[in-house]
Formats: sequence, structure tokens, C-alpha cells
Amino acid sequence: MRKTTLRRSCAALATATSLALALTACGGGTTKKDVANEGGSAATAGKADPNAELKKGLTVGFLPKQVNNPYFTSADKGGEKALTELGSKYKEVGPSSATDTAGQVSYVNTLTQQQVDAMAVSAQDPGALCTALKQAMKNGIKVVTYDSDTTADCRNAFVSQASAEDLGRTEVQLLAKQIDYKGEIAILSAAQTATNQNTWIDFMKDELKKPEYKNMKLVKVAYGNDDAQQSFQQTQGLLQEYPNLKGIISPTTVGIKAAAQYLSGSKYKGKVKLTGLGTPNDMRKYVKNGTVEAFELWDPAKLGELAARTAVALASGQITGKEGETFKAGSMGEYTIGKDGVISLGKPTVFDAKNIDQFNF
Ligand code: RAM
Repeated sequence: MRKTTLRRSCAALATATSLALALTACGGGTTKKDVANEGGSAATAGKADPNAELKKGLTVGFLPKQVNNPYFTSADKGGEKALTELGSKYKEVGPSSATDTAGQVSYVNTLTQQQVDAMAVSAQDPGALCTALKQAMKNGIKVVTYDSDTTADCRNAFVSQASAEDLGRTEVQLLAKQIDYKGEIAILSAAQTATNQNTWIDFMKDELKKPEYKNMKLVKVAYGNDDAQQSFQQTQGLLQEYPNLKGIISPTTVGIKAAAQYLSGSKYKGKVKLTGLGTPNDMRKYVKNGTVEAFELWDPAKLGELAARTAVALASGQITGKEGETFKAGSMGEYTIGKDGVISLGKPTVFDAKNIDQFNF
């Protein structure tokens, strides 16, 4: 009875002006233990017990960058499938725009208040989310970032789609081959604050410093905010501003699809090359009609599944997020936690006309 009253008054307080303050005041946790945020990632002070049994009946909240993005629909379905298999509960909350940073913060606070056991978050803006995520961890909630990270002290582990370095460099390599290592190129990214895209772009810029790319010039990084219309318009704008543009890299599933759509209906079709990260189902049409030669991605459902399994392993005490700890991720096999609490899904797949029909996501 007392707990219910306390929770209710806290809920009222939290819907008022300052969620963070309300959460601090309420502590949120008569049922969760405090954790210490120390180490490379925000690993718990306690020791991992690799033989601990996986808990059932947990609730794991998925908070993607954007709920109506097919990429996250696939990813989160993978999370849901794994949680059902593990006897735990899945829920998904999140903003419909990839630039609603304040929205993401309030969803973190809501999940904290609801006392979920763990949350899996793809960060729109790492800086903005940190305070709320730290608050969640203080309330005993395990925090996994997936797809787009925060800084290591704001979560227990990051489930990464592939090595960021590999992704950045291979996208440049894919485009370079298609434009014969010559000409002006541009990048069409997602939100300006997106951790994942910004990390990949840094590696792209570094790759471009190598002598083999001396005849290629990056003229602009444009931002389509993972919005189809804005990405379409940004592509159009790039070609107006740089009529000699030879290629575009779009490291976002929303961006590459919109850019392909624009190019496909324009005089640039097949002439201005486009690569980046897309889903085979979105891009099939543009590969078949000669707009796109090759692009890459990982399986988003596997990423979601690994995020869910990591969350449950953390909440069960099998791992704490420290480098070197290992855990079994069901049929996905064994994973080892790397530096800064990063768990990497594996290598991405390159899709082209030869193999695209073998994939359905
Ligand atoms: C978009 C999102 C997501 C990114 C993929 C490649 O769906 O920006 O964060 O990982 O593209």
C-alpha cells in the first residue's frame, strides 16, 4: 500500500517540471539495488558470475532512435523474439522523429519510473541522454546501448553492429571502386548529433587521407535527419550545389533509400554513384534498376536480439560490462565484451545484384 502511494506521488512529481529531479527525489527503487558506476564502461562494482542462471520474468524496454523507422522495427522485433524465448517481457517506447532528443530523455525517465529491469537504447544525442541514463543505473536498471552509443560511463554495455572503423573505411572503399577513385563526393547522414553516423564519418574522413584517394574530394556532409523527405531534398540540393558530384555515401537506411529514390528519377541515375548502409528490402528495386551497385548492412534483427540477450545477462549478473567477460547469447553463440564495454555483432554484409535476393529484411 505504502509503496503504491509512493509510486503514485512520484509519478505525479515526475510528470511535473523536472523529471530528473523528481526521479532523484523518489529514488525510484524500493526494489532495485544501487550500482556503482566505475570502470571503463559503467560496469557494476560486483563480480560477474558466468554460471548465474538467466532470470525470467524481467521487463526490458527498447528505446530506439525512432519508432517508425523500418530498420528499428526489424531490430526491435529481434529483441522481442529473444525476450519471449527467454521468458521475459519486451516493451518498446520512443519518439517518431530522429531529432527529438528531449523526447528520448523523457522516455528514459519513464522507463526508470516504471522500474524496468533493463533498457536498450539507441542514442539520438549522446550528451543529452547521459544524466537520465545514469539515473536509471543508480536505480539498479541495467542500461545497454545498441546501434548508437553514449559515452561509456552512461551505460553498462554497448552492442555494436560491427566495428565502426570497418564500416567507415569500407563505405569509402565501396564508393571509390565505383567512381574509379576520382571526383567530388558527398555524405548524406542522419541527425547531426547521431553518435553512430558521426563515428563512421570520422573514419571515412581518415580513410580519405590515404594516397589512393588523392583524386577524390569530400565536398560536403549533409544531414537528412533520418526523415525521408528531408533526405530526398538534401540529395537534390547536393546535386544542385555540386553539379560535378560523382558519388554519395549515405550511412543511414532512411538516407540511402531517399537518395536512391531521387537519383533513380533523375538524369543522374547510374551516373552519380550511391552507396552506404541500407536494408536489402528497401534497396532491391534500386539495385535492379541500375541506380545502386553495392551497399552494406548487418542484420538489424540480430542486433536487437543481441541487445536483448546482453540486457538479460546483465540483469542476471552473468556479466557486468567489463572487458573480457563472456556470455552465451543463445543460438547466436558466445560473445566476449571488448574495451569500454563494447560487444560487436560481427562483420557487415555487402549487397549487390548477385546476392540481394537471398536476403529478406
Ligand atoms: C538508420 C539509423 C540507424 C543506423 C542505420 C544504418 O536507420 O540512423 O541508427 O544504424 O540507419
